[in-house]
Amino acid sequence: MKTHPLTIRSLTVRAVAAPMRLPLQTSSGAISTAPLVLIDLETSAGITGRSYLFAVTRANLKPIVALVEAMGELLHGDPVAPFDIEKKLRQKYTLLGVHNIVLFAMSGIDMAAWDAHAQSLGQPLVGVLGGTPRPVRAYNSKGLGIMPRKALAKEAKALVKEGFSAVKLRLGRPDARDDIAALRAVKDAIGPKITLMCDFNQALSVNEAIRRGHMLDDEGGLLWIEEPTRADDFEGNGRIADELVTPVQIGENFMGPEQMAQALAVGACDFVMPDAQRIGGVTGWMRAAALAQGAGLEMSSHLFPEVSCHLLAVTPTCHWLEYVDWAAPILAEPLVVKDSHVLIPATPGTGIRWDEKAVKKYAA
Ligand code: SMN
Ligand code: MG
Repeated sequence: MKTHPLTIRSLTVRAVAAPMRLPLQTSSGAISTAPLVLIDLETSAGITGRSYLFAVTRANLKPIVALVEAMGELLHGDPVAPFDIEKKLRQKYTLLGVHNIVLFAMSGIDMAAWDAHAQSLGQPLVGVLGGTPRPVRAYNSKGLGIMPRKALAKEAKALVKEGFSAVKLRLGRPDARDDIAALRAVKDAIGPKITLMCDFNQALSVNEAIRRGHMLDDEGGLLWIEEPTRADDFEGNGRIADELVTPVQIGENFMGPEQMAQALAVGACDFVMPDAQRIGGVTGWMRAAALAQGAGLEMSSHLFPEVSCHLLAVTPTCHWLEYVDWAAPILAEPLVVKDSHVLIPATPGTGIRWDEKAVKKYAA
């Protein structure tokens, strides 16, 4: 059989600053607009694969755009074969280091390539990965930043009212007692039936995390304590996890499946939650899912709900999808949530398509 592989014609990379309905104050900084890098991977067959990256701050947009463009130039004419693309880029970037924004750019290209590949087969991404579109359990991760108790209680109620059975509270105030007061305010507002997670965004030392973790254990009712200490201190996270009753969740900062394997090898955590743009896109996620399966650890996603829903549906230890609507303002068809589950779109590919008018409006 003669095959005509889909090949990469060009990559178009654009930056937007999308408005956020609920700004987010974490212990490591505030986010009030979503700085996104939009990737269009044009192929020989006229199919365009799309993905986006989250640049965290506006100032990071320019260097990430430049890096994705530079990588794109290395790929002109190559087949749309994510494994081959990964191999080539890892080799080309070995001496610079496949970490951080190098990995972001690679992950973005990987997600766009998988989108094009799935579109060429006329199937949703989940189908190409061997699964079927199904509702994926999600928590509402918008808002609930570091803010006053009254506002927290009001916001928590509103977030549940959007149709969710779980929400996540950011912690890491200078005084532990203020965190406990915030936790109580949110628990009172949402009641015992709503699942609650918390996230320290790496704010604490290992010793302080153990001290505060015991306080949270005593309060009870938390599904997990996320990133209590420096994300890459796997041994320290492991000490915290050993000490506490409440499970410790890390993973949004795993730089590729290799780092996740290192974390699991030292028992760094109870749960894992890789981030599609740091773990290596769809390709990296599938490897990470096998690691979680081997370790018997529940796996959730971090941001990127549009791609993560497809991925979690084929993750053996699938736990919770982190739902945010940060890309929704620039998407032609934002994700649909029903009864605290994200519905995987049945359209070919990931379902990411731009609202071009909005992309122009929010160009950055
Ligand atoms: C988070 C990380 C990065 C940007 C926004 C929010 C947070 C989360 O750690 O897990 O949602
Ligand atoms: Mg987090």
